[in-house]
Amino acid sequence: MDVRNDWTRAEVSEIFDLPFMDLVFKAHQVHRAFHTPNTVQISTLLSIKTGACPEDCAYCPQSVRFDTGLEASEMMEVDAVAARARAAKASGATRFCMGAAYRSPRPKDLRKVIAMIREVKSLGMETCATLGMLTEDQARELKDAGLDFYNHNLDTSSQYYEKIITTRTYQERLDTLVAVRDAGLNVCCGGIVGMGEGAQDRVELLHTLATLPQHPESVPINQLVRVAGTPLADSAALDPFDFVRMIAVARILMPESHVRLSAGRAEMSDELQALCFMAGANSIFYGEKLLTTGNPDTEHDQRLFRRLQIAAEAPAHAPASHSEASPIQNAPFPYLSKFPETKPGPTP
Ligand code: SAM
Ligand code: DTB
Ligand code: SF4
Repeated sequence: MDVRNDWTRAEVSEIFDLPFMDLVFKAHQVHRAFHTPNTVQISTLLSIKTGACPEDCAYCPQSVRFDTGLEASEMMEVDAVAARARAAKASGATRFCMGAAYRSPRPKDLRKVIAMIREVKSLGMETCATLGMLTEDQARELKDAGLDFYNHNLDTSSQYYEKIITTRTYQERLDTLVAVRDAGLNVCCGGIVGMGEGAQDRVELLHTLATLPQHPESVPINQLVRVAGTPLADSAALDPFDFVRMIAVARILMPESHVRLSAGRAEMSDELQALCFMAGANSIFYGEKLLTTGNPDTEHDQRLFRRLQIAAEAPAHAPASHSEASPIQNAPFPYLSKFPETKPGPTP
C-alpha cells in the first residue's frame, strides 16, 4: 500500500463504486496499515468572529446575504479565546481551531489572531485557523506565530462549485492551499456532502484532494448542516451510507491523512458514527458547538468513546514540555492504556 498522488479519475470512480461492504473492508484495512486503531484525534472549534461575511457560500449561515437570524459579532478578545481553549483542553481536546467569517483577513485581524495562536500554543494544544483566503506573506506570518494547521476547504467539485459560491473562484481556493503549503503549515482541506451534488462531483472532489502534490494532513468530510434561511436549507436528506462512502474513499486515497468526521454529527446516530470510524474516520470536532450550529454534547461523545473503547490521540505538534499533560491521561478519554486493541471491553 503506497501513498499515491497520481490517482486517475477512473481509479477513483472504481473505488467509489465498490459494493459498500467491500469498500468499508478495504478502507479499514488501509486504516490499520497506516494508523493506530481505536484512536481518534480530537479538535474543538471556536468561531472567533461570527457572521456578516460578504461571501455567498450557499450552505453558510454566516453570509450577510442570507437571513438566518444569526447575530453577527466582532472579533473576540484574546483572553476570552484563551479561556475557551483552556476549557476545551480540560474536556479532552488536543487541537483548537479558530474560525472567522472572512473572505480574507485584514492586517489588524491577523495581528489579533496571531496573539490568540500564541496563547493557545502556550497551553500545549495544537492550533488551527480558518480565516478565508490567504496570501503567501499572511500564511508565513501565521506559521511564524506557531500555527500548526490551516483549514481551507474545496467544498465540492470544480464544476458544482459554481452553483454554490460565486464570490470566489475554485482557483482562488487552490491558490490559498499553495500559499499555506509553501509556508510550511499543515493543510486541512476537505468538503461538504449533501448539497445536491452528484456522485460524479464527489468523485471529482476526492480526486482533486488526492492528487494535490501533497495530501492534506487533515481531510474534513462535512455533512451539510441545513440551516433555515440559506439557499440550501431545503436540500434533500443525505443517505447515511453515501456519507460513509465518502469517508471510506478518502481513507483509501489518502492513507496517511486524518479523515475527519466533521459537521453533521448532531444528526447522526451513534451506530452511524461507529461505521464512519470503521471506514477510516479518525478525527472529530468535539464540543457543544461547531462554529454557529450544534454538535453532540461532550458527555455524549465521551460515553460514545467509552462504549467503542476509542482513545484520544496524543497531539503530534504540541511542545515536548506538555506531552506529559496529554489528555490521554486526563479523565475524559482514558481508554487507550486500559483497553488495548486486542482485549474486548465492557458492555455499556
Ligand atoms: N470563512 C472562511 C472560509 O470560508 O474559508 C472560514 C470559515 S468557513 C465557515 C469553513 C468551512 O465550513 C466552509 O468551507 C465549509 O466547508 C464549512 N461549512 C460552513 N457552513 C457549513 C454547513 N452549513 N454545513 C457543513 N459545512 C459547513
Ligand atoms: C470544516 O471543514 N468544518 C468546520 C471547520 N472546517 C471550520 C465548520 C463546520 C461549520 C458548520 C456550520 C456552522 O456551525 O456554522
Ligand atoms: Fe463566509 Fe466562510 Fe461562510 Fe463562505 S463559508 S459565507 S467565506 S464564513
